[in-house]
Amino acid sequence: SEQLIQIEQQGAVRVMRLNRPEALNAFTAGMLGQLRQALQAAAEDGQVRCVLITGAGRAFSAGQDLADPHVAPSREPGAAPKDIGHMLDHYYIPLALRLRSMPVPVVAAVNGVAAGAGANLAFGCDLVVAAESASFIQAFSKIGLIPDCGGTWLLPRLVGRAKALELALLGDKVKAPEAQALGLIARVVPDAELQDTALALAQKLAGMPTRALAETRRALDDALLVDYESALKREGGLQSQLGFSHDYLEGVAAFLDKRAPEFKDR
Ligand code: T3D
Repeated sequence: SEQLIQIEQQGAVRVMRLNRPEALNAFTAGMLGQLRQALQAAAEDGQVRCVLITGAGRAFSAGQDLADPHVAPSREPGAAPKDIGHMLDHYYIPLALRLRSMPVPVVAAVNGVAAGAGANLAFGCDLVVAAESASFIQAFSKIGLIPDCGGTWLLPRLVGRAKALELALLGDKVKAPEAQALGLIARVVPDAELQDTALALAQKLAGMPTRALAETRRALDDALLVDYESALKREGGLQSQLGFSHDYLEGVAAFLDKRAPEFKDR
């Protein structure tokens, strides 16, 4: 079947390239299914220690393919409206959950425009690096929808309520440097350096204590939901578990021996 997600292994990094460049990598049901499968396979493969998601061609992703017969409202007079909630239940929600609970860090290399679910998929990754010419658009309000694929949760946490509402209500294009200044994304690099920088970052993460990185993401996300004392206690519980891990023993031993550590937990 068609490779709507192109997959390659670079050392311990699993690279996933959104691959419908002729449609700005707009998501079809098939493509969302392939992306979730690719993430699932990476989660289950002990050789994978970081995932890198990027786009083929000039866009990262234009979001939901609005011409996809699964969602496109029929223009026939009298035709029953479609329930696009099915698309969320069966594709976007499982995908967003899979992404957020990966046992390895996930880097997004945003090579061009990221709109709608394309933008929020990127914001759901752990480290977002964008090309200088890339841009982000909460396109939803322009077509009568609300931000999905985690947008309502992610945006206020990333930029605060005032800016989240500005982005979501107006749906204007935000260029990468401004997205970085707002705190939507971590880094911006010159276009020509994007792929190399993102891969180097992914390789660096892949060499780090994977289990601790995944727990760090989880602890940060969970801490947003609880009070300070609970967060402190959760840190204690997680730290206690990690204290028994190979990687902790290895990290400390390598430090004391003045050598490079070899991490292997996942
Ligand atoms: O519906 C549900 O299931 C609910 C889930 C919703 C999740 C969502 O993601 S909703 C948001 C969907 N996305 C959008 O509304 C974005 C629509 N696209 C745009 O606003 C612009 O295309 C871009 C800002 C992304 C890029 O602009 P630009 O000027 O660089 O390119 P363009 O000329 O507009 O687009 C190039 C082609 O891609 C064009 O086709 P053509 O004329 O060459 O045949 C355009 O129609 C097509 N395209 C772009 N985005 C989509 C698309 N085709 C289908 N679906 C798209 N989302």
